[in-house]
Amino acid sequence: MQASFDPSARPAAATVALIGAPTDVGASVRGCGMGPDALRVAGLADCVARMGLNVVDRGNLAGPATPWRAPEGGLRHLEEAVAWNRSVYDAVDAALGMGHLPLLMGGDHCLAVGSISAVAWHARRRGKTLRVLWLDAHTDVNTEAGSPSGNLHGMPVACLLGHGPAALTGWSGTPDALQADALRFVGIRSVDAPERDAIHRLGLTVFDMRHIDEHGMRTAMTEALHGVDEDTHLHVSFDIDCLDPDVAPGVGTGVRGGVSYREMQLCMEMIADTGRLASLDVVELNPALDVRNRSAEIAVELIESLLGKSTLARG
Ligand SMILES: [Mn+2]
Repeated sequence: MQASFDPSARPAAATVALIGAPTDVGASVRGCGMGPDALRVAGLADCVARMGLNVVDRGNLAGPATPWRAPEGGLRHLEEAVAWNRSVYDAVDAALGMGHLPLLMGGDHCLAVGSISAVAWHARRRGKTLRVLWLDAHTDVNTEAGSPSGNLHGMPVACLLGHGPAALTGWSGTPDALQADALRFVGIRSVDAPERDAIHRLGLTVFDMRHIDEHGMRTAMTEALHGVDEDTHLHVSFDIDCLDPDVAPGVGTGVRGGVSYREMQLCMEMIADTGRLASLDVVELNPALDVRNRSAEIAVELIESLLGKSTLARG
């Protein structure tokens, strides 16, 4: 197999717009609302600038407090999650409209509904083919019918595929922001039974930890990126819990047996090599559960690789 390395590959935009969404509205435990500032403290803006890219920090979006109510109709905090996602949609839409690369700093993963709906709208308008890489321990494809908890951070993929609660679907202008064949999961190791049914019924492509164990991250990413070309808008939705909790303990729903630091670096470098990265979510970082901001610092190192820094002296 030929190496895909391209030392000149850059992201698809020259300016990165940092967008903070400080909320844990869809999460199961409190704390990921502090994620944006933990990433700032870990030096995210400087890291982007070191890559030779312009960086604008749009600050933190405002939204409702998390009420920590019990689920209603199988959904927890739906009204508040809709409000946060509306703000995220507008901010990501504005960044894309200016030709910037939006970097959404969560917050929990339910915010990907707003983020990716805006991305899907722009991609369609520009005649781009959307490819979404969902880097996560979980597939987040639950619905109110099957979710054990009602927490919306387990449902964004269902919403984006047009199968979630009505208030969170159809935002990109079509019933589904994403077609099943636009999506690739990487790092999966925790799937609820109704999600397993949905994966098979919808024909979703999952590179789970067993696949990565047996074939390696290089093969998994070669497959996940297959078909990406100059007409692709490549979006990465990076849930920090994709990493093994020994590497990144600052997450609310950590699952043992995750992606190692070096595997994650390779994953990010292979994405960077395509030169098609055009938007990014970094979510589920929970500083309240972290150790001296280590997970945020690791996230920043990985973002640096995603933006084109090679950790090896190649090229
Ligand atoms: Mn997730």
